[in-house]
Amino acid sequence: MDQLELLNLEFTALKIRRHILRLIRAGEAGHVGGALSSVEIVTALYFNIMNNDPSNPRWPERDRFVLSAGHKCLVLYAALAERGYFDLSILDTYGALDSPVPGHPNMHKLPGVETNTGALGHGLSIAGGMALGIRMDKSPARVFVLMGDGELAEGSNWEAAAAASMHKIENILVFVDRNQLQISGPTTKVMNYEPLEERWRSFGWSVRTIDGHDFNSIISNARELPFEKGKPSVIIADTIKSKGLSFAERKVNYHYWKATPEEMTRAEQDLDEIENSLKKKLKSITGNE
Ligand SMILES: Cc1ncc(C[n+]2csc(CCOP(=O)(O)OP(=O)(O)O)c2C)c(N)n1
Ligand SMILES: [Mg+2]
Repeated sequence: MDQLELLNLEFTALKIRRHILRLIRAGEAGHVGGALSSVEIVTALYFNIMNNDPSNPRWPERDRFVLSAGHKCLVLYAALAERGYFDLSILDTYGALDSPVPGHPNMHKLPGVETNTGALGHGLSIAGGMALGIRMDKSPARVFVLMGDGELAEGSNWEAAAAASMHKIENILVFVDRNQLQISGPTTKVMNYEPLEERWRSFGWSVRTIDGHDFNSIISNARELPFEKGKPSVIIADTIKSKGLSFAERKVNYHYWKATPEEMTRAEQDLDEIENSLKKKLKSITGNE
């Protein structure tokens, strides 16, 4: 990827972060931490890796995205809106009764949502079934899954992991957003499943570890699917919870954020700073503003 393509993705990630703040402004609260830690993963999927068509969301050969950790939905809504699945103004209905962008994603309410999630631990089973169906149809489509590291404490995930390996599902790529926190504390203190790499490997998966905020790593690894013949693939993505908001990064209290006006102002200032640094980078590459 050349420098301009990379910068373009970084600008898109910034827009996604701004949309996340827009949603929280509308709803006055939301699951911000896990949405912000996965912005680069979701941006890379929707703006580089996946074959999809916002004007035809049920296109049979589309790549699927399963947001297993449904509480991270703010990042999904932001990416779908930015990609053109629906009008950005829908984001302003977050928190309202009967909104198409509810507290957890609903496939019957919003184009582009592949399945309902929110109860943790079910997305991998659903995604495994999708991947098998796609294989039976001899379609080139792939299934991408985003899971939380805390979510891995749900035992159902490990049944799904065993089944995907037994059925040699090659057209699936799981991202585990390892931000090291879950709802009430550090993941290793609440329910320790580390070392994640060894655990996934022991279930028959091909495993890689990357920096989950680095577009080059996310994209170059995703392009190598399957990582090994006859095995499902998983990326353990090391990330920072609440990435981008200086006052909230790595803090468990911002798993769910009821934003005060002062904090919202600080959050906007933080994103303005990111924008300024990206503009500087652009200038140094092109010589233009
Ligand atoms: C079955 C189930 N149990 C509990 C919850 C409550 N819950 C919502 S988010 C969360 C923590 C998830 O942590 P993690 O997967 O690490 O997500 P992230 O750090 O990205 O927010 C929990 C326990 C739930 N949604 N579903
Ligand atoms: Mg987590």
